[in-house]
Amino acid sequence: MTQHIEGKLILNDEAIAIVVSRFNDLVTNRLLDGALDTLRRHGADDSKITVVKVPGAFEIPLAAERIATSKKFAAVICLGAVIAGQTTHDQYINQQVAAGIARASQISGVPVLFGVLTCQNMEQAIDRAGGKAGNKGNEAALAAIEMVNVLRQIS
Ligand code: INI
Repeated sequence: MTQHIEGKLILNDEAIAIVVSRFNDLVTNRLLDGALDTLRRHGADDSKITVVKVPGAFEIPLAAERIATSKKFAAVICLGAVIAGQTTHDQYINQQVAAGIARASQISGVPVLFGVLTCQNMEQAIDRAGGKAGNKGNEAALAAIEMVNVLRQIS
């Protein structure tokens, strides 16, 4: 018989870290609210959630890697908002952030979730931080919970 493994969307006593950047905090605070709401509604106690603030999205990977390799947390949720300006600055940040978050996950073996918005303008970002296109913070938190439970079953 085929065996299917799926992660339940429930947290028990796992410690979860959230790394959130302060740049564009109008947006990132909403992502944080979304992530916290999802964690709480899926069983997390506030005492098990640690929020780490960093200056900008570019600083997220280093903090995430340090936290993930500490092995004190079952998952690390990364939240940020990179919004394009008149130069290509945002592209350099986006590439490094995405690659750095993936690397943090792979070298630590801990789920490190990519909840970083990469938008053309502020309107797109607001839409994705609790507006008409949902909330990436909620999505990243949900993915974290699912991965924690999948990894428990396959390890
Ligand atoms: N950081 C962001 O999180 N979002 C942005 O849109 C952004 N832009 O556009 O410049 C941004 N820049 C700061 C960067 O992340 C670093 O904090 C800074 O370069 C210092 O290393």
